[in-house]
Amino acid sequence: MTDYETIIVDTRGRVGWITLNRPEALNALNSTLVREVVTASKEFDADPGIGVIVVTGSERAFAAGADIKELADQGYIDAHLNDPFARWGEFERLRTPVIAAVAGFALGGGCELAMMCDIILAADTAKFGQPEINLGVIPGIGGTQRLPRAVGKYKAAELILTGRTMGAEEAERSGLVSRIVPAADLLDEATKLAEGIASKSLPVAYTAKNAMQAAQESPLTEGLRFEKQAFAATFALGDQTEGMAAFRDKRTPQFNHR
Ligand code: CO8
Repeated sequence: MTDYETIIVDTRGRVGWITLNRPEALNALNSTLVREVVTASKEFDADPGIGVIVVTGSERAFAAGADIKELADQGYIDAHLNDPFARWGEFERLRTPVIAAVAGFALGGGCELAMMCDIILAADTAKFGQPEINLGVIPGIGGTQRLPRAVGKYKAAELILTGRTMGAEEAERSGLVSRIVPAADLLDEATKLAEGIASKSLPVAYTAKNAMQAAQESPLTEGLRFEKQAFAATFALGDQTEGMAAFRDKRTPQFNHR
């Protein structure tokens, strides 16, 4: 297993865990952390023994944004040529479902990283926001695109233009968060959620994730066409035969991820 400086990587059963670990900077996303998260998540993605990836932070912060100290001296051309976040594209293209388990601050790039995941599970202490406007910049890792899709144009505009932070309840009400749990239970709840998903057929989970990505990125008719093909493709899997046979036999399916 690769050695990491800014994250802790751990495998528990069929779940791959990535814990952001820069406590001195509230897990701010510097270039090393971005590179390490991308490397670790791609290693998990290439391993058929892993059915779900969980990304989490500390009790105090999921991540308080891009590392402002690293960005402060950049000029216009640097933001293009030395974009430390360019590799997030590889994270977005993971086949494996990814859960963000968020406690404390998920601000700026931290909120954007959570939004690149498939499910956001929030502790009651979670705080989400895009405060970049207070720094004289705008969100640069998807915030202006994903937040409106998640919470609607008007709420996103208020958050991005004021830079204010919203708590877990408001985030859940707005559709950003799938569920709120007590902070003390966050990791247990994330484990249960991840293990539940990892027990399903892996190729079917890949296909469902892929189809939902199409929903974000294409017009309805195109998305529906994609879904029809993807649905038909699941009938080529042994796991479809097993899932439907298990239903008929009134037993739990034993998926072998084929
Ligand atoms: N970057 C670097 N260091 C940080 C960051 C950050 N984003 N956030 C916190 N830290 C550091 C602090 O500097 C401090 O370090 P030190 O003790 O050495 O001064 C330590 O973490 C603890 O922070 P605080 O003392 O500030 O803790 P508080 O509890 O008082 O406040 C806050 C917590 C409210 C989270 C506060 O730290 C804060 O406002 N942080 C910045 C939040 C922010 O503005 N995030 C957006 C960053 S910009 C961004 O994400 C843009 C992404 C797009 C880039 C695209 C490029 C191509």
